[in-house]
Amino acid sequence: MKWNEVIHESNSGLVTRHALDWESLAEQILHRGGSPEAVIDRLMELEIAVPSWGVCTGGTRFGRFPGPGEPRNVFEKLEDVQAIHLLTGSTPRVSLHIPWDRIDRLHDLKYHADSLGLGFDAVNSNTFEDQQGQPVSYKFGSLSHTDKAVRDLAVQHNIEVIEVGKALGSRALSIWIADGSSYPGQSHFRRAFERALDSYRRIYEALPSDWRVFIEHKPFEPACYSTVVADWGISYVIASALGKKAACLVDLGHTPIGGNVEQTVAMLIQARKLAGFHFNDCKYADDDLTAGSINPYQLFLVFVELVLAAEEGVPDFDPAYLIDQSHNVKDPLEDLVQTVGNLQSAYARALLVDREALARYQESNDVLMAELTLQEAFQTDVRPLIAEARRRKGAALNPLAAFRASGYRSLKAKERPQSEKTSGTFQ
Ligand code: PSV
Ligand code: MN
Repeated sequence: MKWNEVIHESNSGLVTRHALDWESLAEQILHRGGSPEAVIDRLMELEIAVPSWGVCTGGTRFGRFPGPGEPRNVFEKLEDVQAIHLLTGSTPRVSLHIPWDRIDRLHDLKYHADSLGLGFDAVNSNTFEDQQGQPVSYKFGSLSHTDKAVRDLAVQHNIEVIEVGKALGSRALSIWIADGSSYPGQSHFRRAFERALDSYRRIYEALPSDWRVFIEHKPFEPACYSTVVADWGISYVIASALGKKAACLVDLGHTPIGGNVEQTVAMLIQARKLAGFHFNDCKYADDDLTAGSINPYQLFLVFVELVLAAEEGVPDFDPAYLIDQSHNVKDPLEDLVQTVGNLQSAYARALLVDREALARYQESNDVLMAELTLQEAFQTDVRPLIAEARRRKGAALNPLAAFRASGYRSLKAKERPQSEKTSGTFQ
């Protein structure tokens, strides 16, 4: 696929209208005392990692409905990530999940990624499923299991994932464990926690000096009553006990409904323990829907915290931005392109907040004006700004239109007959 031609062709029909829209928005921003160029610069720096599992159709526990042309292996997954990157200009790295993406030919994979202009973000371990031929089972936990043999296996798996990441140029390990209990009495909370912490410590010791480890929390699922790393408090205790290279990853679907995610983010920033994000959105539980599709205001408020922290120069503030979604009913590539746009939109709006005015209103307890200051930014139509940032990067003014016009999906449907089981997805 000649993406540069596709993008050029698509942009040529849109550029005149875009120039007018961008001029008008830039004027509006200037009028409000902002700097359109400063916002564009920051927006162009935004980089979001695509999960390898996200380019395939996900699934629910009731089934999975894959579409035509989906990648059948990690090499093809990378081709799809490249498509998203060229269209949006903002996804230069992929986040692998081992063993879903396990292969022997790591050098070939690195070479393939290099040739596509892609790098590797955090590598994810998986001790929430048993692998074929595994000597002991994760059914009752992994890093916190009562049986040392299971804990050893899970620790060893994480160390193997670090090795994979090292060969590919990753710089972070992301750990989510499904350990927990489904019934009161099943588990001794404190002992399970101690065993998990000990396992995390052993993994931490194997971490290269320039790596980070992301501790992901989740309150439920698959465990229905308790999980060992249930919330950001527990995740914080672990990250603090481990040391400087450990921090807490916030998956936006892993806060109980009604929880204040943006405040959690602010507190982790304050504690110098925000590792980054798994972006998605949810209505009822950990739904893994398109980021910003259900609650765009919350996503904006999260980005406001990030913008404030960057502007205030909080030390060690370097959050990783990763997507973690399950695409069940939309084309996964279209969904990811849309997601990137939604994240850019939330970020652009956060950058438009008049921070001086906000601080003034907060100090003087002018509640109404403080809130309106946020809303003025949130209600701005930032689409021309995002389009302009993309145009300057040689990406598509309208990436979804360009994708649909490209015929990529039908081309891949021919090239990738789905005769074998597609890897890297929930089955
Ligand atoms: C668990 O729900 C989770 O959020 C973890 O990040 C896993 O690695 C990922 O989903 C798998 O999709
Ligand atoms: Mn996640």
